[in-house]
Amino acid sequence: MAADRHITLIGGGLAGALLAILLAQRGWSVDLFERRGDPRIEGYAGGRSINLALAERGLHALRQAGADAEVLKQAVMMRGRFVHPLQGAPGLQRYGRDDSEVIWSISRGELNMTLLTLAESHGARLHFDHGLETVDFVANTATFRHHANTVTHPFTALVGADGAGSSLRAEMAKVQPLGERTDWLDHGYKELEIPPDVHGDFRIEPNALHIWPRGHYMCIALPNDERTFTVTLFMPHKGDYPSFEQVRTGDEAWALFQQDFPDALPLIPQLRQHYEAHPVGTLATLRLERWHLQGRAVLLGDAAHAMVPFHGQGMNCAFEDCVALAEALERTPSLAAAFEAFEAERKPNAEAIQQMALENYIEMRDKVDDSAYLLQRELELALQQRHPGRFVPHYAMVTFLRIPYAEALRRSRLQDAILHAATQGRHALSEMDWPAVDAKVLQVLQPLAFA
Ligand code: FAD
Ligand code: 8R5
Repeated sequence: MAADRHITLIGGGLAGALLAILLAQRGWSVDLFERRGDPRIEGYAGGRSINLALAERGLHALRQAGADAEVLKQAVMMRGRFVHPLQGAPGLQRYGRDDSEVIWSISRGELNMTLLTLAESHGARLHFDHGLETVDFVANTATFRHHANTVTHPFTALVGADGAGSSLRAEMAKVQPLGERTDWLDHGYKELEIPPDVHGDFRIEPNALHIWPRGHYMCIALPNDERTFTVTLFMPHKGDYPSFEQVRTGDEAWALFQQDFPDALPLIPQLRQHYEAHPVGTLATLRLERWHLQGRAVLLGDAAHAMVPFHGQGMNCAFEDCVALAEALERTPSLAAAFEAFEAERKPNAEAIQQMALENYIEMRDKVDDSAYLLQRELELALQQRHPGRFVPHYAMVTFLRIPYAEALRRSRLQDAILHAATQGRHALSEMDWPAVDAKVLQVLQPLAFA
């Protein structure tokens, strides 16, 4: 291992802060450079309460860092999807078998601050207001914008946790092309808010992730612990109504909600103002052929593999990356070998969750209120009971287990074929040909190594 066990992290967002803890705990000397100011002093950039869904992969990484209890203190449990069809009764579809299989809505700002404080307490040196500008990979120095100045720091190796727009990635690409490709989604998003009711309580079921599926577009809402919900409208940028091109003003947004989300409209009193004030967010999948430059620099999290949000796994995957990199650095004799091993382990898994995230958009916006789909979900649960440890529902493999994403994707494809064939032309579980379905499961699926 590099004699001095010193490492320089670029970016003090979610992955950078967690990695700083994991490495400092293992005795590494850590310097972390973050472009923004210290959120614990200046308030979290953005100001609005933005929440994230935390699942088992992310929670497991937080346990490794000793941060899980603190983070869960302020989390809101989400037991399932609460689906609001345009016609018909809204209702909860559980994600798992019971309250041990749930996801958690947490505040990005609180999470980030908790992790930064813990990193500092383990001895990591945090340098705020330091935005990476250029890297000299011959002299091993990096320059940063620090207020009006440019400052230079020497480094042993750099880790890029500087997000989807990574500056380190751009500097690495000047030395060796990384084979970078960005696939922009032709849909974007807008954030809105459901405030508390007059008694200060949640206005709708708090312990759920709400979905208003509308075929080609949708709204979702995640609870915040201050009893608000962050609502996100996803729809195409351009083209047929509704699209962001066609729904520009607050009044047009109001008309869209009146027509397509009538039960949500009265919950969002500032719809007009927020629709006009908040920007349209863009969504993309970023793929690189290489994540590292010899033993000098490596990328992780969004900087290496930004993904669309529809499986709620961007942070969870970034946190899994941090644990994998910390472990590779412990067991491998050189930085170059550690970066190589990290990339070999994580790249196929990042590609798998990127693919599954794209597919989950169709599921959320179009399938969750469809009867053929619901029958397949029912069958998944029945097969899980009939074949424990062998047939595990897709959502559970991604969200409640830590099997590699690539393995989850491979097994989901096999399971989907079984589910599709078994439900063709049938309308209820009572019509299943159980001996045939069971035989297929035993033939196609091996038991999971751990389930
Ligand atoms: P970031 O958290 O983006 O951190 C990057 C950091 O680097 C930032 O602090 C930035 O200021 C800093 N930085 C940038 N450039 C420089 C520079 N030049 N020099 C120094 N510092 C720099 N994921 C989930 O798992 N579940 C969810 O429910 C979920 N919801 C999301 C909701 C929204 C609105 C968005 C936008 C994303 C969501 N994600 C979710 C994805 C998740 O936020 C990201 O995958 C995750 O934050 C990636 O962590 P990161 O550390 O790689 O990047
Ligand atoms: N990210 C999420 C899921 C899966 C829910 C399910 C989906 C907003 C920009 Cl779109 C989305 C999920 O399959 O029932 N879990 O967590 C988070 C999601 O979106 C986040 C809040 C988001 C980027 C805007």
